Order: sequence, then structure tokens, then C-alpha cells
Amino acid sequence: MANNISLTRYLVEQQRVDGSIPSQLRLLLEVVARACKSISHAVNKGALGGVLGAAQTENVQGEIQKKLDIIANEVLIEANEWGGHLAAMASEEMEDIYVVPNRYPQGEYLLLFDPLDGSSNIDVNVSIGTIFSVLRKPDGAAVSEADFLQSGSQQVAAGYCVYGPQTTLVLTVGRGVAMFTLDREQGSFVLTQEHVTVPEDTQEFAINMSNMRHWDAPTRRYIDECLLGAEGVRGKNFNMRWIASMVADVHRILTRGGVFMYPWDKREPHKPGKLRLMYEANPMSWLIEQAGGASTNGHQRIMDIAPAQLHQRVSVVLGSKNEVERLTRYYAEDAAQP
Ligand code: P6P
Repeated sequence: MANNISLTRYLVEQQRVDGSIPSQLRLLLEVVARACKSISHAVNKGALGGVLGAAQTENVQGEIQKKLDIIANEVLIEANEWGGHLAAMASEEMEDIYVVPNRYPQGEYLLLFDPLDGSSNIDVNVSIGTIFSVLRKPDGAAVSEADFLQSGSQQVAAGYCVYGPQTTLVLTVGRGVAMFTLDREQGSFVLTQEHVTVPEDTQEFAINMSNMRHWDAPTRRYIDECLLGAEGVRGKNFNMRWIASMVADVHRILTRGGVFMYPWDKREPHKPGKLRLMYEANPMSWLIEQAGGASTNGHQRIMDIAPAQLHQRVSVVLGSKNEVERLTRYYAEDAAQP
């Protein structure tokens, strides 16, 4: 791999290879990357920028918004609305879709994002990130929320930017996964890894153990076996990690393998899970699958789920393929019991 390949050069050369990145999509991805640089700058200033702590508002999920949640959302809206590449945007932080104003040209893409995922970690200086997903606007009439309700398999691009010890942009357009690290001296994202792969096996799981008493039987069975380690049926010991920031947990899994689980539990039985399908689970699932991993809700491939609502939630099991398949098998065995 040549040294010092910028995101722009990577996108231009990928387009030359297989036409997978038309110019409007390249513009979209470069604008999102620039917005992530601005968000990274605001995050890195922390208390010095007066951006820590909670705003006096709630998001569509009824969660108290952090000041940086709102800042990140505004940065992404303002960066993307004028370029002519988008028809509309959807965000975890906004109830309704944001249609590109009439003063700007509309484009063929739809952008969905969680502008700052893991924001409960902002004030304690733990890695957080921006997650984004790109769909094509269906042909025809004026853009509406219904245009966004496409399954994850319809995505044309997906990625995240993790704001940690490094600021790293991770991206797929369906030709594998590439990672770009922000060179703050140049002010640009530089290709630092391509053809990212997730090992099919792992000895590391990520789940919030404090919810154990609320889990369903297959999740409990799987974790109990991991905890029995070499003395149990798995015949090997397991390690546990839980950063409570999906971007950071997924980045670890893309980097060294593992399985991430946020399953349905009895605390709010009417909700299928905590995480959101359209702008958390779908983009992360595509990245994981493009890296050779798997992602299901315990019963079906997450990217096959036909969305009914923009902010709908979903149960998530993703990461090393053999572990996801094992857990999915446990769900099937549980369902088959009389
Ligand atoms: P809990 C962050 O709020 C988030 O949406 C994900 O990034 C993270 O994996 C999960 O929630 C953490 O949830 O219940 O462990 O705080």
C-alpha cells in the first residue's frame, strides 16, 4: 500500500477501479469526513470549549441531550445541506427528517446518522463517535420519511468516525472496509488500513453484564458458557469488554475480533432492543459483514429487516462469524422447544 493516501485519492482511485463511487457519492463522503473533523475538534476541546454537560432538551428517544450531541448534529446538517448531493437527512437527534431547503439543489442520496453515539461517555473522556449510513432516494415525488424506510442491504455507503486516542474514519461502499486516521498536521484523513477483516473466532465478548437478570434464555446460555471458560463446554476462556460506546466496541471488534451484544431484555419488553436500526445497527452491520463478520437480531440478518419506523430499535448480535452463528443457533433451539 502506497504511503500517505488521502481519503480523496482513495475514493477517486476506487471509482476508477470499479465505478462504485460516483462523483456525488464521493462529494457526500468527503463532506461527512470534513464534518467529522469539525466534531473531533469540538470533542477534543472538551471543558476548554464549554461543550461538556447536558443541554436542556431531550431527543426523540426521550434521552437528555448533551451539548455535544446538538453541536455534532448541527455540524452535519450545515455541512451537508448545500452541496446538492442530498435530498434529505435523518438523525437520532431529530424527530422528523430534514429536507434540504429549497434554496439549495436536491441530490439523489439520503444521509442518516447518529451524530455522537456513546454521548454518556463525553463527560468522562471515553471514546465516542459519529455513525452514518447512505441510501439512494427512490425516484419520483418529493422526498418523504417513507423514502428512508429501506433495509440495510440497500445502503450504498456506511461508516463511523471514532473520536479516541486517534480520530479514525472507517468506511465501506461494498468493496471491503478501509480505515483512515486523521493527520492533524495535514488536516486530512490518511489511509491506514484496507481490506479490514474480523477473525471468525474470538475469546472476547462485549455486553452490559448488569442486565443479566433481564436477559432471555439464549443470551443467558451463551454468556454462562463463556463464563465457564475452559472448564465448560466452550473449552476455552473468554475475556469481557464493555465500553458502553458502540463505535468504540465495534472498532475493537473490527481491529481484533469479538462479539458485541445488545439483546432484547425484560426491562422494556415492548421494545425489540435498545439500539436503533437505521443509523446504528444497519451501518455497523454492513461494516462487520464487509469485514467477514456476521450481524443478526438473534433471529434474522439485521440488514434484511424491513424497517417500519425511522427510529425503530433492534436487538443486536454482531462480530466474529462463528460466535454470531452459535448464538443465532441458540435462539433457534430455544424457539423450537415445546
Ligand atoms: P448501556 C450509547 O448510549 C449506546 O447507544 C451505544 O453506543 C452503547 O453500546 C449502548 O448505548 C450502551 O448502553 O445500557 O450499557 O449504557
